Amino acid sequence: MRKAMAVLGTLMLITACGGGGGGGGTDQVRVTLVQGLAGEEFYETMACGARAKAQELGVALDVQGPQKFDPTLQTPIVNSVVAGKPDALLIAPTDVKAMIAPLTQAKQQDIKIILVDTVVEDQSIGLSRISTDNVKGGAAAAKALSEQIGGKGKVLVISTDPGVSTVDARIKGFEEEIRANHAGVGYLGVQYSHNDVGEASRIVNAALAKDPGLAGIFAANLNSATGAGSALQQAGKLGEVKMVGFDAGPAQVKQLKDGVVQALIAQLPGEIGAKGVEQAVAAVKGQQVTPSIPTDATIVTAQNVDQPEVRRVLYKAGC
Ligand code: T6T
Repeated sequence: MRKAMAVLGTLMLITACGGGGGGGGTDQVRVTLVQGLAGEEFYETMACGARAKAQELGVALDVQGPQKFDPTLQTPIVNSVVAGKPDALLIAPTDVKAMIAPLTQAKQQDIKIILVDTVVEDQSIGLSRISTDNVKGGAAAAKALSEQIGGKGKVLVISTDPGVSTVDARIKGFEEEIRANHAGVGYLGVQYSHNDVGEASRIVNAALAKDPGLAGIFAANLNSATGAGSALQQAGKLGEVKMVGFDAGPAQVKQLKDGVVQALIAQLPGEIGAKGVEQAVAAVKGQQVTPSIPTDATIVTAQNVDQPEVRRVLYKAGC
């Protein structure tokens, strides 16, 4: 896990832009990106990277996303996209099972599917799968948290929902690392926030009340971390209960600088978006497509957060 990296681009919610041909000549490749959650900094930064690459390659890119990280909201969006027959679809499926049916429809329409960030269980869906190595990321979070608590004490994990491939992989990496190399750390298991900031706060408040000896928290994604952090802040547990959070949105970076959280695992959503457009164009043009592309991540701490190469990986709400 490199200490520092650099990638990023720009973004819009639902727009279309084209390069070269201006106005979408017939041979212009048309791509739609369906985010996991519209307006959330991870996916907005991803859309930035995709848009910059689309501009470079003269691709007409349309970006859409549900208002909640929820397959029942993402499915109708996919269905309407499929009806519009783009050449390719970049998507972060919000559930490993529930999104198989709508994506199978897209595949049957010969729309080239590229999975960005999350995946579905059906391995035949997705010509390319581009994502952070989340098991590795979860293990890195375990090492960082164990270091923060001196290798002893009870730790809790907060995730979004079971069935989200990325956070499930982070939990797997975290648990395996704790079990294998941190005998002094007591594992209290995982609780689910349903990607709701308020729910994450409620979970932490209940955990603190139930177990004043709680030493550490691993929050497996942006909203879980933001909620867990504000609960620690309100409970006056700054630095007393250590926390490591996945992602690096503006709220999390502020919590890092305020000493609420001790380390963040920043992904490269911009790079995932850019590589997604590249793979989509290759697929549409019948060129070589790379089935699996793992992207890197950076451990961000109060010590390195202002270093230029780290600042570049912090997520943005807009471009
Ligand atoms: O952690 C990211 C993303 O990788 C995950 O799949 C869902 O949650 C985020 O979008 C952050 O909220």
